[in-house]
Amino acid sequence: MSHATYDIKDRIALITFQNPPVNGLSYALRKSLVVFVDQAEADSGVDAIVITGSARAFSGGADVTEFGTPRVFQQPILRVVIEVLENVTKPVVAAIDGVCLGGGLELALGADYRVAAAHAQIGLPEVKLGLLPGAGGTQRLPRVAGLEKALHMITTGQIIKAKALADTALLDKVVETDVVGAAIDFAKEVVAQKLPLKRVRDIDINPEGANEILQAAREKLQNGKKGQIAPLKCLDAVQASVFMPFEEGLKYERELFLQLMSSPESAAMRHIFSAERAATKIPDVPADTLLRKVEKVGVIGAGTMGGGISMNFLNVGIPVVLLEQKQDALDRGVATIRRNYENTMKKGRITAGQVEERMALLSTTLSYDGFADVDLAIEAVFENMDVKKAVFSELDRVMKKGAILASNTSTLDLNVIAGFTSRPEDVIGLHFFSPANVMKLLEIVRGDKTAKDVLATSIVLAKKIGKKPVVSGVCDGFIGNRMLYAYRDAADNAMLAGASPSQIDKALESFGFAMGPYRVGDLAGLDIGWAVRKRRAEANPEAYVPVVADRICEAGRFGQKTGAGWYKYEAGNRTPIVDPVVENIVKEFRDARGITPRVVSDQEIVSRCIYALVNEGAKILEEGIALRASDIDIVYLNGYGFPAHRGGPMHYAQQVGLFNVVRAIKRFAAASDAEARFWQISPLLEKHAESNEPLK
Ligand code: T1G
Repeated sequence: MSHATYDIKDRIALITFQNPPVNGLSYALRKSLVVFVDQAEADSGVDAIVITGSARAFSGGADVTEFGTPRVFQQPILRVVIEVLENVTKPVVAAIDGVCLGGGLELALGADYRVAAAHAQIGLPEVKLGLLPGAGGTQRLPRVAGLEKALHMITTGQIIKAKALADTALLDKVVETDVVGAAIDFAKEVVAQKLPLKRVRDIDINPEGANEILQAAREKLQNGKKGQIAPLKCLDAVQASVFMPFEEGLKYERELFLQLMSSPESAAMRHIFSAERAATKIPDVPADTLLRKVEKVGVIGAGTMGGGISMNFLNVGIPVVLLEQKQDALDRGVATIRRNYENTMKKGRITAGQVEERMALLSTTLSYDGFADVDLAIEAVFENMDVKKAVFSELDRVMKKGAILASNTSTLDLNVIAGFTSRPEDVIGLHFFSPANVMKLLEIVRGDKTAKDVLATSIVLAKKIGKKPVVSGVCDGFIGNRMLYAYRDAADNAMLAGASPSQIDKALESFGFAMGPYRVGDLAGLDIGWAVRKRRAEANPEAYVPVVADRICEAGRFGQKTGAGWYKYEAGNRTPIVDPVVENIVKEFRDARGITPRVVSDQEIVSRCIYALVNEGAKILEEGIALRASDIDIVYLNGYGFPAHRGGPMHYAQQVGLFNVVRAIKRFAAASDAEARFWQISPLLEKHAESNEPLK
């Protein structure tokens, strides 16, 4: 049962929250806090009260595990707890260390004074859950941090170090160590000097200039992320803090909060929050598994992927040794890494000193012997099994016992690769997405023999380098690319039925994708997929099914890189222009198959493409390639641009209703034999559509 503890030191009551891991403001904690505050107020031996959490967290905010349960509205709700603090007749001082976020900060704003550790992390990140601060944060924060800073913090959810807020009325004192001791001394001073109780709600906001600030913020948000309604509601609530009396503003904030709490967008974003964390939990790998040491990383291949992969480790202070076969390739690779850092520096995101620090951690070698002391090797070489065999045989020869051997392969069988070594238990797949130093997704491919501690180490390392790890079993395309093939085929089916590439792109971009599949193809280069299809056709001629993309490539149209692909492009301009040449290629392709084009609605396009993702995702789940449906969402959100406010393909299907999804698929499948062959419904999906049980 989560609660708080109560001590008295030198006539100061110290109430400490005890709800690990981050003192989520659970019902039990909220109730304990009120009981102890009442106890302290009634105790004549107490002059003041200090409330605090732990070194890791003052509080991470409302207890997210209570969302969707009656407890979140069980009295005393957070708003009531804060008012209790405000009405106590003795000074209340909040001692803030670790994270002080969301409802945690709102709680601290109910105290009279706030003392924080310099490194404490302060913010109102509710907007990232599709919510807004619902316990007075939108009304109190502007009163102490100023309208502009509060507006930025609330509409972006940005977390700021306490020392950067030291000069605002939000914090009365910022200390380097022992924040609780400092807060107790501060409380004693307040008592000794008979300082007044200082309620944030009583501070007035000067409306002068507010309209300009609010209008500018509104215009910026209106051009912001599609589909996300919370940022504008946050702004509406903050606007109320300027022009409404406090109590009215509080009531308005509450109305907006309840609207967001019941919105599909917030449900989707809260789903993502818990799904990201669930993905790091592997049922047969204990959370306390002893991890392998990874203090030095070797990367084979200094191309785009190898360079990007290296940067992830350099960014967090882990030395990298980069291996190539030729010095000029190494020099090019190192120069590209430096150029990337210098570009980031020009954007003000890192300093020149950090560029040099990171580059100093990078060394190079032309020989595998340079990998004798690395703890983890990651190969990012050409996607060819013979090349992988040569690489892994060498790694097996030179690397020390206990080191981890990883492949960045995106299409080859990891179990076969592991078989090239005498230590398959030390082999794992680390599938980065290009650009590897930017994309958040990391598919961690678990081989049949991959050791549990290698898997656990890879997950922790992934989080350390800022990735969103998802564990995948071994199959063609793992989780993401396998679903991508289905998505693209569904788009092609819609095109053969009568839709144009640009209509399909626009329909999916209206759904929320940053780019539709044909624009993505032109950006990435159509020749890459063409080479894979030709390789597969050679290996398995009877399985080859011609696609329109082949005809596009045969015309030398590889996308932006050749000035034309599915669209045409003017020199130096990436704006896609509909090209009659493509329309003609599509027409010829339909004619050769006796297809008479029909009108295909945008809704049908979206349903076809998204349900193809869902159906393939269900098969991936059924085969045990993915551990849970929410893992599939994390893959597609972080690697393929699925819109966050939709929660991921599997969550979206749940919101549409699996019965409706399966019914639509059946209608697509009934259209022709080719459609029936494409739409082979996952038995698991069909079963859950029948039972209406969510896919887990
Ligand atoms: N409640 C309960 N558990 C939480 C939690 C929370 N608020 N935040 C994190 N956890 C759990 C998390 O699930 C994981 O559990 C463990 O803590 C470590 O988290 C009324 C309505 C705090 C910066 O949005 O941003 O207040 O997996 O892996 O990288 O206005 O978690 O170990 O079982 O992320 O060190 C607003 C959300 C809520 C903050 C820590 N608060 N949390 O990051 O560890 S809404 C937030 C975070 C609200 C009020 C509104 C991060 C973190 P497990 P972690 P981390």
